[in-house]
Amino acid sequence: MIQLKQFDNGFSYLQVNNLSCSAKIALQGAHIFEFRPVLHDNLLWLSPISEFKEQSAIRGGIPICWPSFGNNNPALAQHGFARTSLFTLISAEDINPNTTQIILKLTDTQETREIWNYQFELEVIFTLSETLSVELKTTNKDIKAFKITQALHTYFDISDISHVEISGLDNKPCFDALTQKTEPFYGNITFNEEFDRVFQNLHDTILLKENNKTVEIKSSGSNSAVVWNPWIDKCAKMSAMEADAYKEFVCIESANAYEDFRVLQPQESHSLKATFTTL
Ligand code: TA6
Repeated sequence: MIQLKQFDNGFSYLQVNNLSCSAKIALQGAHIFEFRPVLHDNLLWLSPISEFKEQSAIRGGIPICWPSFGNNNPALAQHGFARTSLFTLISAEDINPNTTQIILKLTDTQETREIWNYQFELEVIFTLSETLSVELKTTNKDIKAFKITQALHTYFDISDISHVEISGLDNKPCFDALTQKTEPFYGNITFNEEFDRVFQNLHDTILLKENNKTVEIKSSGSNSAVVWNPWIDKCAKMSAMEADAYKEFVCIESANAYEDFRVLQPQESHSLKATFTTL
């Protein structure tokens, strides 16, 4: 079942319920902010004090960073404009009793051309079943080439950051946004301080483990991933985050970031896709 719903302030989202999962996807930002597989734990963290309002990014779920990740394009706002733009619903379909597909689209407007002067189409394709898959398909509709960086800035719901271990990033070149240095990273990732790094040359599955739970993250069209936890001091300064929120989430972001940027020629498309499976 797929329903178009609104909060009291008119902010619209899709509510999906099928035999395998339930989900909520905002039309602003094509932003999935809840995904609950029937047989497993809730996948995505959502800040209990996040606001749902126009022009403001939801804190949690999967913000879509596009057409620029972080400050990769200094002319644009941090993480680009897609996450605060209103998408159009193209299709919403129960493919079978266990699987629903939702397609949302953003195209250029006078407003987007003023800050990023290109004609484009960005389709976001959600496939919702036992697993969640999200595809960002960018098409260049202009007569000139453009460059994008992007990320699925996924906030994973965890019980306690000190029990989390991330594998699949061993021996990869890694840019540390805190020290601004690039060096190889060795081993699995555990957390006891602020962590904000961009990993390159990725081809493998990433695993997020906490106690008995394992989430598998498979990406295509992407050779980079970002891992982020703000820890105590930064968390206290972040918008729409409670002081202890850093314990409850970790971001693992399938990306095309920094040197993994993509240049699209006129009429060319590129898809970045991530699939999240609780094992
Ligand atoms: O992806 C990590 C990061 O770029 C961090 O540096 C951090 O500030 C974060 O994203 C959240 O950014 P936001 O603009 O959503 O507050």
